[in-house]
Amino acid sequence: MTDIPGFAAIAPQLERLAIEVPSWAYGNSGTRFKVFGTPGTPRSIEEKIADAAVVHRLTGLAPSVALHIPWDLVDDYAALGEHAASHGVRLGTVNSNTFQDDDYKFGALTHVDAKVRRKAIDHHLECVDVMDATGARDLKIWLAEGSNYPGQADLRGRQDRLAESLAAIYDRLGEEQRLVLEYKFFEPAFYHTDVPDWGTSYAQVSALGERAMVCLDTGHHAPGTNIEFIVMQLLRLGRLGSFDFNSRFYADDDLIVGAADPFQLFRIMAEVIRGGALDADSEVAFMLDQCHNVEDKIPGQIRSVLNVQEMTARALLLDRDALAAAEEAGDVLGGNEVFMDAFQTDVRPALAAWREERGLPPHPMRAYAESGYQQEIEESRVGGTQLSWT
Ligand code: PSV
Ligand code: MN
Ligand code: MN
Repeated sequence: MTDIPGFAAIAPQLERLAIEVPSWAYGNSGTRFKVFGTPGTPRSIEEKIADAAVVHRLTGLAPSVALHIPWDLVDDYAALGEHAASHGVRLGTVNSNTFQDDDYKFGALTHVDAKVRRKAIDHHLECVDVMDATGARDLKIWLAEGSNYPGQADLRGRQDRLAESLAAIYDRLGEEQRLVLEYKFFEPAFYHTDVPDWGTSYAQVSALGERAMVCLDTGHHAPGTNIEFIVMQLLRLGRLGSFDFNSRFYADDDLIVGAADPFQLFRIMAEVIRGGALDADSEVAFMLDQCHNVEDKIPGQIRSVLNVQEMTARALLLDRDALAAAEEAGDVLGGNEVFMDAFQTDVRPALAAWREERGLPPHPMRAYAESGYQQEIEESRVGGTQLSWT
């Protein structure tokens, strides 16, 4: 299959890699300056799912689609699930949304007013209803809550109210369902954020129970943060629930994962593997959380899942015995060389062969360009309202 030593041995773990794609990646997006409309953009959640299914068909890597409520609100989730199944994918994580309602200007789950907190909790309970209907396992909560000025809010009071609100949501979960709490160090609030870091998320979810976990979004850290250390620690503590993959140059850029810093993605995947998150019994979910502002969305998603697969393959090739021997011997540069050798391995030809053996196109980006799908949606999706990320 390949002349890369050890490649055949990594096949079982490579086989297990599955990356959930977000429904919102298929809608139009942009910045606060402009959202660009693109020909062929979906006008319904059904069309988003059809597009997501193309990513899976060409890569074998993206079997599920995350929903965002209320953006993806429909009357009949069972029917939506059937629609997904007919396209060869399934519905995945349900993401709540408490960041687009005037009532939440000063917070939702942390708000000083119990009526606003109740409304925000009820929204999450409705998300759990959706999960019941679709069979989704995870409720993912990202909160846009915080303050802009010192003195604006009592930090401690908000943290206590957050704990209470999360407990009310957690209580509603079924036995097979999980709550996954995402952290982000800033934005839209700039002075303080109520769940700014993995430590806060960990403290909050630990107080809830075993089915509450942390979501690590790779774009939600200060520049220079050692993200793979956080991955290691959360896996060690048994609380890493899921990843939101994307890449960033400056802030929460939501660019294609592995585009800005492939080496960082490699280092993260090395800790994922070291911590057992690709083992058969792993419950860690891998997701994309991206927006394609100026590039075509479907190939943007294809490129993303391929980037994750490539860095996973390289990380699986890491010679851990050689690393351990170098560490044992105090051979600093020897260990680094072993690490860099794996990172520098070009696995693309081997992965192309691996895909062919599984009946997939060897070059999914090329296969998409040649499939005619882009032209087809550009011609057929005229009229109606294109969906956008908000
Ligand atoms: C906002 O920062 C955000 O990108 C979070 O990462 C969420 O996961 C996502 O939006 C969807 O709610
Ligand atoms: Mn995210
Ligand atoms: Mn984000």
